[in-house]
Amino acid sequence: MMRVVVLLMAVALMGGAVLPGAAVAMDQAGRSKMHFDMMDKNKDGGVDLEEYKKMMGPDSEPAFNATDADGNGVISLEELTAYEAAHGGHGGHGHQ
Ligand SMILES: [Ca+2]
Ligand SMILES: [Ca+2]
Repeated sequence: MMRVVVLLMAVALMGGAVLPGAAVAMDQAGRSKMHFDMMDKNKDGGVDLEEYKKMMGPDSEPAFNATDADGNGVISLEELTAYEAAHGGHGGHGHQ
């Protein structure tokens, strides 16, 4: 599995060599997209508090509220990307 991921990343980096700036943006956006897809269990395009807690634990509501920038109770991919970008993008909040 890891070998495939590394291979895909190498391909992405090679593609990024044409557009270096885009490659950096892709990296953060790609990781946030991955996190988002993991959390959005029902694939309706938003992460609600229930889905968020399943991934991040029962005490994660403050982090959910911090990520839900417009406060509508659903985290969008844009909100997650912005949150992770603002926090170094390593997804360091809410360990299992
Ligand atoms: Ca959902
Ligand atoms: Ca929202």
